[in-house]
Amino acid sequence: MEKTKRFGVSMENKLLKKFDSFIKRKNYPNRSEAIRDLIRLALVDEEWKETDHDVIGVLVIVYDHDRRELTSSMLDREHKHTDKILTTLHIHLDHENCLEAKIIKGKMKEVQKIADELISLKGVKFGKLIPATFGKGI
Ligand code: NI
Repeated sequence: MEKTKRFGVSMENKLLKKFDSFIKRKNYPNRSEAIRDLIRLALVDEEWKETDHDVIGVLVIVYDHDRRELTSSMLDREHKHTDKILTTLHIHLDHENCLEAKIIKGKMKEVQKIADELISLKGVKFGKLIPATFGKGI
């Protein structure tokens, strides 16, 4: 296990109270674990903005599967990116709605473009690209 270092953090009392109540709501065992996660989130966020390397993300979409033209245009678009869409998880939510989670890997702009192309299709009720990380260095 990597050696850990301690450091002191100063902040206004009001902000600390809000942070402590956040920690309680999120069920963190202590401030250190919460701070580590927040720092990791910031680093992943930066990784997505400033890298020329590949990024990895999860696109979550909810759509109306009764719209036949939607499923066919979605498949058309996906087949153009077989090298970048690594896998898709599909669940049938009810008689009309489906939820899919797609893992997309590639250059940040390409991943964002694929996500935007799919989210903007008519009949997609919800779409969100969640930036993930390869986990190196965090
Ligand atoms: Ni379905």
